[in-house]
Amino acid sequence: MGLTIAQKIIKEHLRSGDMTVGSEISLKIDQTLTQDATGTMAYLEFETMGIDRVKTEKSVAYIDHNTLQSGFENADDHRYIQSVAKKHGIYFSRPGNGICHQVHLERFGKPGKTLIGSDSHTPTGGGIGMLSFGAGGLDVAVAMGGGAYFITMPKMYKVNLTGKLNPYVTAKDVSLEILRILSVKGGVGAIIEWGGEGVKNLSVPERATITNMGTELGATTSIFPSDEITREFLKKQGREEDYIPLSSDEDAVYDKIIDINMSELEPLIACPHSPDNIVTVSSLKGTKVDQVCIGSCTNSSLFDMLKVAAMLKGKTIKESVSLSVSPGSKQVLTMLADCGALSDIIASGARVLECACGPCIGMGFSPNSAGVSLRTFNRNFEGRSGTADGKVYLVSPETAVAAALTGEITDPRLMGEEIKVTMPESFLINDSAVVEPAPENEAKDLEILRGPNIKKFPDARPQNDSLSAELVLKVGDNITTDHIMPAGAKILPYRSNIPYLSQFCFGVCDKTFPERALKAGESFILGGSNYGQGSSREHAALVPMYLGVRVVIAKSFARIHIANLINAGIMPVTLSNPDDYEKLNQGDSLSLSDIFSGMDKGEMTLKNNTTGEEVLLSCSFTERQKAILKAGGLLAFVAKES
Ligand code: MIC
Ligand code: SF4
Repeated sequence: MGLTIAQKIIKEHLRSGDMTVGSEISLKIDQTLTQDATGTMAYLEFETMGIDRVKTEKSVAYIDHNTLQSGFENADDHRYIQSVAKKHGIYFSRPGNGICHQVHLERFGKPGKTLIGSDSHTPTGGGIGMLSFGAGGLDVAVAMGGGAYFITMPKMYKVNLTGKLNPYVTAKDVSLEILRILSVKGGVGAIIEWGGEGVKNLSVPERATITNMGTELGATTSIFPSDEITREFLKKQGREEDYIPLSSDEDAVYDKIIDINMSELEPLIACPHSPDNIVTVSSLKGTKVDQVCIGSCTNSSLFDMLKVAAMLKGKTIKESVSLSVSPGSKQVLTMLADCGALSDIIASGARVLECACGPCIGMGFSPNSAGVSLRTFNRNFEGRSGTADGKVYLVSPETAVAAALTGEITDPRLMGEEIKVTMPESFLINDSAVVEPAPENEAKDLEILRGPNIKKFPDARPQNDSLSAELVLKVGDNITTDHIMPAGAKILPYRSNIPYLSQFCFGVCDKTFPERALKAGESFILGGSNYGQGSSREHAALVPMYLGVRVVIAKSFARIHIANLINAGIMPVTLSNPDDYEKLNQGDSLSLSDIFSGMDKGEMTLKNNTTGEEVLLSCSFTERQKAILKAGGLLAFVAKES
């Protein structure tokens, strides 16, 4: 039987397990990346492992999420990460060098290699045929130390692309179309391979937009073949030697095949508050727009920015609209400046922001109250923009510019002749903002610089064989990690201070949660389906752990979050019968006994002491996961082992 692209890379990197769908496998990891909002915690965890030098082929620490430095906290964290990187063999991408996924694609990613990153959009690397996964910081720390990365062997889906995008229809619209078809849960447990003859009509930045947003499908990752277009991109980046061809076998078998004819697509838009809430742009024609933001790891490549500049050239944005443009990297920004396109953007009245995540993670540029914001980003979860009642829509750069110029949602196909941009013969290569690690013999004398913002990691809480506690919180379907542990300018500086962060846990759903959880001592949480979708932030597990949450019951979980819960020593279990969700109410007193034998059987009975009813719970932990839970989390488990 032939193999898919992902199966080929998995086979080459398999450390344990067999490649049967649904079973646990572990992989050798060639590269890692971290960003600052998850990185501080990841490096604190790495330090506790006592390993001198990273064992990967390349590890890079990016500073891109929190670049405001509105107090010492951030600056301390940046300095800490820089000093850890220098000492332990990690490349350090300075603030201003760009968004981790954009820079990694340009400068470091390689087809056929494996990458894990402490950021859920790490699958962007699939745009050049790299098998890339988003993971919790602790999993990244383990991989830096040479440990394997454990996942459940995914199913294989294929999207068969035919045709060619029409003018003003873009790769972003392809991403929105697949979200329309599959929904935010449709990719769970699967790797999505993009193939078919249409692939040759997509450049690397377009492919990367698509693999980036595969995260919103809940997919394990997404990947494109590595072909002549990939070679051309790497050559322009001065690293043709990193190219290898990669394609699936003719007789590869897929669990699902989805056909998309790109010639039939039209501009699409994701409405508040979910990336799969898709309609056509033309159906919202005339909706007044207050703000437009262009950038993020989804749409900040030179290709995107040149199109934006061409559409803005010689025009002025509507006075009622505020427009921000954040180029994805220093390379993109410099090239825009050199060719004059940056002047066209500035002249239109746009505000050019730093090469960073910026408004995407609520770091400034929040919309006005109840404001309508059109963004070229990948997430529009409630409150994420920093304005609780802001209405965020996700669109392509072309649709974004059309709105900035007209002041209302406008089908970009009405904006006149097709925009044609010419990509340069080569990219400008200047890695001056990447700091190399110290040579091994000098590294041992280097000091790690820590500031007072860095607080101790919370103590592990081993799972006991029984638990009686209150159901402190009941929430609905599709709870995101932005609900569990919000980000944004006010909170992000405290990512290395779990006690402080805990005051904001579940703030979007219920501001009284932290106080109630602390009072309860130990507790249960109940969620609906796809609990924990979105970001890879392990803080969405570490903070509830700190607040005493011992068990999360849900109809189903998102992949990275379930791994983070186990790593934090919180037991994730599902309702055997989803209808039993109705039998459990916030405030009920619940108990579980014989937890350890239940873990072995894959089934436990939950007693609701308030109503007297019983509810069956399911779990399927591997031996390793059971040991991690019993130890009180991965760090405690690793310490016990060594
Ligand atoms: C996001 O897009 O939600 C983030 C911020 O990049 C997160 C990481 C984080 O919370 O630090 C992600 O996607 O993993
Ligand atoms: Fe940054 Fe937004 Fe991309 Fe997350 S989704 S890495 S916050 S740009």
